[in-house]
Amino acid sequence: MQDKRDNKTSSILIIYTGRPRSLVNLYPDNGLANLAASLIKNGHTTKILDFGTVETIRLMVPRIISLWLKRIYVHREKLWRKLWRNIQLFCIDQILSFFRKRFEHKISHDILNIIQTEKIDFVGFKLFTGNGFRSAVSISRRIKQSFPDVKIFAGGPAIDGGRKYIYNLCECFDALNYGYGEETIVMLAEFVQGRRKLEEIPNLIFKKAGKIITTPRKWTKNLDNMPFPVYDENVYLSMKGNQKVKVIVFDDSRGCNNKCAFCYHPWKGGNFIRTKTAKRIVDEMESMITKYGISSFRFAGSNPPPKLIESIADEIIERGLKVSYFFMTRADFWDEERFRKIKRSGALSIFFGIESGSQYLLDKINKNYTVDLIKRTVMSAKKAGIFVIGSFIFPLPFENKATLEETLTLIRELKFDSYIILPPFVEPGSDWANNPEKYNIEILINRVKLIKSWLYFDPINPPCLLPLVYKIDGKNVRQIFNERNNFVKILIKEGIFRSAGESDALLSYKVGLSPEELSHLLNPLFFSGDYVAISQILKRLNKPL
Ligand code: B12
Ligand code: SF4
Repeated sequence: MQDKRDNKTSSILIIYTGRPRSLVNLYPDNGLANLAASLIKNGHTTKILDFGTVETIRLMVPRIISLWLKRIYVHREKLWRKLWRNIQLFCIDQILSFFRKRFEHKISHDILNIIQTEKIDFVGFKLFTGNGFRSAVSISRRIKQSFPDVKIFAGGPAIDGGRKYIYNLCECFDALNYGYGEETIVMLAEFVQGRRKLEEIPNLIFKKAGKIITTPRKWTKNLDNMPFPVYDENVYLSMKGNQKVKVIVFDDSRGCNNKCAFCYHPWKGGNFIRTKTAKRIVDEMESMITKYGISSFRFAGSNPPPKLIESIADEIIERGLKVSYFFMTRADFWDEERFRKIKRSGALSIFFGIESGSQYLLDKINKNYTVDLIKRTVMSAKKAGIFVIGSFIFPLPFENKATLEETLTLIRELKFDSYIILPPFVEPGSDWANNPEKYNIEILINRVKLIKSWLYFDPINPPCLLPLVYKIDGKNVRQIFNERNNFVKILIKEGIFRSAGESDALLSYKVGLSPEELSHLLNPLFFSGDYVAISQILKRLNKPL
């Protein structure tokens, strides 16, 4: 008789982040594509169920509601209508929550069916915070009730921040993966086969005899050894047709050797940088072009070294590849020559984490560069013809009238092509959360409640619905959001504000529009859930070069 331990496992990997609200919610998930690659390389079978699709929009927003939302969008600026608009939005929200629940019921049903018919051994959830978190938890509960023997694991940003506190909210997960999961998932499959104990698996949190156990962290040392991510249609089911935006998020580097006070990235990725080699990266790009016909890339690294990007550019130019790409970086260690080269190789847009124009505040958040350096770098990128997105946090702790003026002066001088103006979020894992008193931040609730509110928090809620969980400089969350909104209003009034996103910057040329025009075209469609128009645009955006 064959031992269960010899049988390879069969699994499904699930991601559901609620109704897609913008193009980035339709990107394929590189984390799950990596996990699938590791499982398949080790002989296991797996399928990815990614519900970030146009079909999800269709099922969640009835046509009549979509038309109603479109009307509200058109009249959104009229002040006298604000109250009336909010009443309508509230009613629509109630109706849509019925359709959301119906949709979630349907996907739970489909998942249970797959588990039964395909004899699934384990299910893996990728969890973001916000919209999809609550639903993913309730789907997991249903799976546990119907199939108590099927193991359920979870990983992703919600776990990185929530860690062991996730068990305060839900007991249905057999183990949680923090950090990265390529090696962990294979060992979890071996655990399911009965060949390994959970205690032996790194990067894990699980409950045993009422005690929560966290196993030590292990970093993947050589990123070049990881298998190429898998986006095959028979594995990544929603890659079929035009349900997703055909952009590959590229795992170029992990970690960051800075420690900005607000940032969670070094906590997730490590306070040191590891990179793939330029050769491996461009090999992977070539393989994505030949296998899937996709040549638009979004680098995943939070802070890839400029030297690496330059070597990638050299390699792309040498091989004569036709690609376009976008990446995030700090505004330092760059010069115009480098920018020109990467532009030639296909870099269309760069996101700079600027945060503030005040040196005093930059020092307070440990940003570790000067306003002068920001100016030099951003000017050089603009001269090289790259679409530059500047990301700011407003109001930062210790913000005052003078610092506000300094940031405005910087913005007026640099005139970014687009802006992201975020209010300050106190994310678990950041120094703001770990040492709030250093930053004049007062956390008003205990850790369990704070994590809970973070896990369920949806930033698209209007300020009046925001949970009042912390104060910064004595201001509550609603006041902070209002200050941020007033800051944006100043930029709009001065005619400087632009709000094209990374995907607009990366893809707009495919439909002959500027990034801003594409953003203006798409915003009302996503706001109103107009899946017909979104599908038509996706078809054009997804055409190979
Ligand atoms: C690149 C990026 C994107 C890409 C790719 C998404 C992704 N892979 O997560 C795109 C552009 C699509 C994106 C979109 C969004 N993003 Co983003 N993104 C990032 C960024 C910069 C890197 C993520 C990445 O690629 N990491 C590398 C891959 C390999 O890791 P991974 O995806 O986490 O997957 C690994 C592990 O988590 C684990 N794992 C994951 N799932 C599972 C499941 C199981 C069972 C197991 C065992 C393991 C496991 O194993 C995977 C492989 O190692 C991070 C910040 C950061 N540095 O982490 C923000 C970040 C993840 N994004 C964030 C946000 C808010 C978003 C959006 C919600 C933004 C929006 N406006 O809608 C959307 C949501 C996407 C969606 N599907 O709807 C937040 C998450 C906040 C949160 N707590 O949920 C982060 C942390 C940034 C931040 N500090 O605010 N993002
Ligand atoms: S904000 Fe950027 S540079 Fe600062 S720690 Fe985070 S990833 Fe690193």
